[in-house]
Amino acid sequence: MRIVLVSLMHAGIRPEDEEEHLGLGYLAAVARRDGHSVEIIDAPAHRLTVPKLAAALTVGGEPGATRRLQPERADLIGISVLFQELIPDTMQLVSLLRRAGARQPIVLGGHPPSFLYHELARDYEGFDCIALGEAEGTFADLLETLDGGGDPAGVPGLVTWEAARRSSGGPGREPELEQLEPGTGGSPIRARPLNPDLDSLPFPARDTLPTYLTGSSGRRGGYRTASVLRSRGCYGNCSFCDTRAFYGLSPGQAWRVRSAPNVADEIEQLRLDHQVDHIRFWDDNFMGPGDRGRQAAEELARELEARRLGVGFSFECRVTDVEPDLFRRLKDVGLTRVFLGVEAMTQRQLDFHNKKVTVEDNRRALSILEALGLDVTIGMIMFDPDTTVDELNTNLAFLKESFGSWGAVKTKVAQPWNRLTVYAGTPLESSLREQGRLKGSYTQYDYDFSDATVAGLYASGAALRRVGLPLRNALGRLKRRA
Ligand code: B12
Ligand code: SF4
Repeated sequence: MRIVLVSLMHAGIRPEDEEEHLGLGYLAAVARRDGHSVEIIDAPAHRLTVPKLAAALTVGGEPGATRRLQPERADLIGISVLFQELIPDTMQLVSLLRRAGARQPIVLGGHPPSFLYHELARDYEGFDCIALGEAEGTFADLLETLDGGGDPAGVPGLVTWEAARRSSGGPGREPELEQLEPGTGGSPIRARPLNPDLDSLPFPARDTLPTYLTGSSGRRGGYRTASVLRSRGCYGNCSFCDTRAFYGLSPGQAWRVRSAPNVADEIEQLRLDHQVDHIRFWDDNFMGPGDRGRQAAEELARELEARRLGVGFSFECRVTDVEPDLFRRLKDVGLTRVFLGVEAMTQRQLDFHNKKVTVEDNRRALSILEALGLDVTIGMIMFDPDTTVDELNTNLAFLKESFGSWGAVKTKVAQPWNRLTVYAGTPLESSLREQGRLKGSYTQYDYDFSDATVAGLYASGAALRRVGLPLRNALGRLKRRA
């Protein structure tokens, strides 16, 4: 079959922060392994807005660069919904494609549709099915089924629009959730177990890597950087995060890690084929649970040391994963930067996020990384529904103190004025709903702050950001053109 896989651009992401879409890379690799031909259309890489994307996807599209895409001749279109905020754009794309006469099956996948299939089928038309959760196996089966003229309705891990629409109760109605829970006996969705052996997957297709390597995201800090996924799943259960629920959609052990030789082979290939010298591990949490996690990290360190690839790397982990000996060892074999979800420096906030850590744990992790001379990026959630002015002051004082004391360490704070966002499938979504505090629709959940002063402070910061980000992007574009 001829397949087109599409990822959409997110207006909130700066071009220099865009990345390769590893999920589509995996799906493309699996499809090619099975003899299908695949084209990946990565809208962020080409800065394609939805109308341009739709034009590019249909014959008679815009002249010029986009005309080359012409996947009108494709037998199937797959669209990834990476972020919940992309749902309206995704549905606009589907609708434009259908209006332009596209008749191919359109399949959606990614975190948001895996949780929101009832709502999407109730509120929108035009797509044929949704792959739920981790989807390499589901996608391969779907292609085989369609190729053989079979009915996608029976493919494990897949829900068709008709089935989701039926059980959604129809337009304007609340879904009858119990009818369509994946994995439950007799449900119309047949559960697909998680792949227990990640080494069995082909390495992700790297079609878009050359484009990113010529842009700023692939050359961050002077390195030629590529993304690699070494493990899947996380033993944490932070209330704002959907990771546990996502892998929980399928039966099986959620945390899985590739063997060290398999990971090193991929890195070696990236080094040889693309002269990559830095790897961004995009694992949910690089450090797996307990001894197994530690052992896997040590095995990777041994493998990288033995191969002398000359490649640095960075990753994200929990503060309680930071240990002096292990992290020194990882630094010796190339670790340069650690992203830490610190989130807050008050216990009330850490408990609200169900981080299962203390303020002291945060401090301890940061001082270990500082002592080791590792660069750190801190994730902070300044605003949650119950944030107080005192908490804001404590967190701001912490940031000030951090920047003051870590002269030698390059500390960055990802989005310091960050407001907690509510995503489908998360414990936060359920608890705010139970408390009657969840507002807005699933395309953009919202809540009120309990403290009016905090609400005012956030609104002023957000207004500045609304002006600042487009301005920064425009200046960036001008700079790049110059
Ligand atoms: C890399 C990454 C990014 C990159 C995006 C680059 C990219 N193109 O991938 C960057 C750094 C830009 C980013 C930013 C953000 N991110 Co992010 N990010 C990730 C991360 C860590 C890895 C993505 C990845 O490579 N996954 C591995 C691949 C294999 O999985 P996958 O993409 O899900 O694809 C699989 C399935 O979903 C499915 N599938 C996916 N698409 C399709 C399509 C079809 C047709 C089919 C059949 C199947 C299918 O099959 C794939 C193979 O199994 C994920 C967490 C995660 N582990 O996925 C979070 C994640 C996607 N990010 C998330 C969030 C919240 C954000 C931010 C909003 C955070 C913030 N507050 O700033 C920002 C975005 C916007 C902003 N304002 O800046 C959430 C999204 C939640 C949601 N429901 O919307 C996630 C899920 C993390 C989490 N658990 O909370 N992120
Ligand atoms: S540690 Fe990270 S991946 Fe794990 S549950 Fe918390 S936010 Fe999600």
